[in-house]
Amino acid sequence: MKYKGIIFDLDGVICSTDEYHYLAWKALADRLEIPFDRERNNLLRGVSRMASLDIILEKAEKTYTADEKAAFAEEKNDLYRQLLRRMTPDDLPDDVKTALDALRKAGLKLAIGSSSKNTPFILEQIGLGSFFDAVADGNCITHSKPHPEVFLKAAEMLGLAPKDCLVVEDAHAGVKAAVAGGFDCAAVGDARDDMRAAYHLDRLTQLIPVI
Ligand code: B16
Ligand code: MG
Repeated sequence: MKYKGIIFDLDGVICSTDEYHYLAWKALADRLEIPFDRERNNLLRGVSRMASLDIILEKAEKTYTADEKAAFAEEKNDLYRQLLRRMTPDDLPDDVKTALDALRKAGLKLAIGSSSKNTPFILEQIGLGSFFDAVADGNCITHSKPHPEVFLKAAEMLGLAPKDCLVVEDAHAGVKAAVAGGFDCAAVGDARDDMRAAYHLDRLTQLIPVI
C-alpha cells in the first residue's frame, strides 16, 4: 500500500457542518450589518474561529474591541452548537461511511485533523465518537491551518511519518497546511481543483484505488 494512515479534515470532508458554520456567521454578520455571502464564507474553511471573525470584520465599517470580538465569537459558536444538536448518525453520508469502513478493513490507521474546537461534539453527534485511531483538533493546537501543526499532531498520535500519511481536505488553507507538513493531499469539495493536491476527488470512496 502507498500509505499507512489517512488524516481527514472534519467540516466539509466527513460531514457538512460547513453549512452550519455559514448560517451561524451569516446571522451574526446580518445583525452587525456586515456584508457576508457564501463566496466569502469559503475563505473561512479550515481557518480558526477568531481568524474567521477577523476576516468577516474586514468588511465592517467600525472597529471593535477585543472584548466585543470575544462576545461575537461566543454568539456565533452558541448558534452553531444549536445547529449541531440537530445532527444524528444519519448525517454521515453513505459514501463517507463506505469509504471509512473499506479503508479501515484495508489496514490503514485513520485520524481526524480539524481546526474545530467542536470536533469531539460533532463526532459524537454523527456516531463516530470512538471510531478514529487519533483525533487532533482545535483544542490541541496553537496554530491553525494553513500551518501544518494539526496534521503533524495527528501523524504523531498515529505513530506515523508525514510521508506515510495522506491528508483529505476541502479547504485551500488545509491543502496548503498538508503540503507544508510534508503530506500528500487529496482535495475534495471547494478545494477539489487545488493544484497543490496530489489527488482531486469527487467522493471519498475514490480514495480506495488511491491507497
Ligand atoms: P470551531 P475543519 C474548521 O474545521 C472549519 O472549516 C472552519 O470554518 C472553522 O472556523 C474552524 O474549524 C473552527 O471551528 O469554531 O468549531 O472551533 O475544516 O478544519 O475541520
Ligand atoms: Mg474543512
